[in-house]
Amino acid sequence: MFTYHKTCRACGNTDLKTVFDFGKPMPLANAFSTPDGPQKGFVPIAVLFCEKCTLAQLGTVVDPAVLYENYCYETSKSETMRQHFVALWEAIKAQGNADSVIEVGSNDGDMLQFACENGADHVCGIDAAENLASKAIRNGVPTVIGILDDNTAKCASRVVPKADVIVARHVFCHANDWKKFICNLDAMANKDTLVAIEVPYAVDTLERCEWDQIYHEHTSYLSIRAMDALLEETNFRIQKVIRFPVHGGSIVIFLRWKYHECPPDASVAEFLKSERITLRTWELFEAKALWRMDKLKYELMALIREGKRVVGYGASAKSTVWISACGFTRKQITFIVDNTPHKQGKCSPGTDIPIVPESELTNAKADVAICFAWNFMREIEEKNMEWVKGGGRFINPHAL
Ligand code: DWN
Repeated sequence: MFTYHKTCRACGNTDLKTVFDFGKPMPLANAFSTPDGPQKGFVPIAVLFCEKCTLAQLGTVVDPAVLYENYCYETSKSETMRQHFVALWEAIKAQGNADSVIEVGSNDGDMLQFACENGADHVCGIDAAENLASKAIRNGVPTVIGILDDNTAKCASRVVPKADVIVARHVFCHANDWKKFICNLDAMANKDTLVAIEVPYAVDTLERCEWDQIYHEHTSYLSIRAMDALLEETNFRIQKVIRFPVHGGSIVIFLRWKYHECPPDASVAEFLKSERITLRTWELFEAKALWRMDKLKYELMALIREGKRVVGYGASAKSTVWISACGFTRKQITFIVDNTPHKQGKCSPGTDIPIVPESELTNAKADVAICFAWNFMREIEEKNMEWVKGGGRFINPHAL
């Protein structure tokens, strides 16, 4: 089910240092299953750091078929996400033509639908999750089912030849073989194609101590230095980098053909100059992460002693990491509410904590909700204002 990974994906360095380790095997973050259904198992997680190019990466790689063939994470249908699509689409269009778009990791086709509503004429998605790709197709978004490889790249290029734009949102950091990933982008591109890769930014992950972003799907924690090192032997270079607040702090890295007439934007040099990620940064990150876990454990114990009913809000991948790392069960967290139909009726991976619809927050008279979808905290608080007014309290587990 998994293999060990020992060589830097970006620069090939074999002298990688372990900088973060959960110390125990962890459940797969999206392996929600019914209490009596088959479990996908537990896999160790350690983060390895490359001092040469500053890429941090997982030392274990889970078979993508196990992780993604039937995937329950759907792009959130939220106002926060819509605002992000608006900003991202504007940034893409500011770079040139965006009539034809291929999206790698297109999920249920939400982003491509948005692109079509906002000027794109020809679109095609590629996604490994059959359940989500089928949904996208039913919604009118042509989608090739499969992980990005030679074959799916060819199929997508037949639907949208010479795409103006190739988007890859939160999928590059899931890839194991970066060189192949870039080669397949190259196969779908021409010399004017703009590639937009969106990933959580390692600097934000580290500065904000978002340790719950560390799970098997996220094989790498990307810096611009690492991306720059990777691209050295390819036909692409970094054209521009923009920071976005989505998913706890992300960057969109725009790539262009190496000999494109448009010179790289000043942002590239600025990012390269300002990034300072070292072994020490990771050491401090690990210490802070352990402290945050302890704080949530203490807070929960105190609340339970007071007789409060504590639940979770958002069965995000991040919730699995918190729950497993802290060892919570149904005794501490009665249930987790989530608006994703595929997650409801199942349990948080590796535990007996059930996932229920959002309406249960009020129906079951919860007192406190730990917001595991903290990246949507403001929106979630706003839509549950009545519950808050009635005495309910949200906790952001990162802000205790
Ligand atoms: O890279 C990845 C990112 C982009 O998305 C994946 N590996 C998996 C996934 O990570 P996540 O599960 O941590 O993502 P979210 O978007 O933070 O998950 C939020 C969860 O909360 C979803 O299950 C939907 C749910 N939710 C809800 O129940 N009510 C979300 C909102 C906004 C709501 O109002």
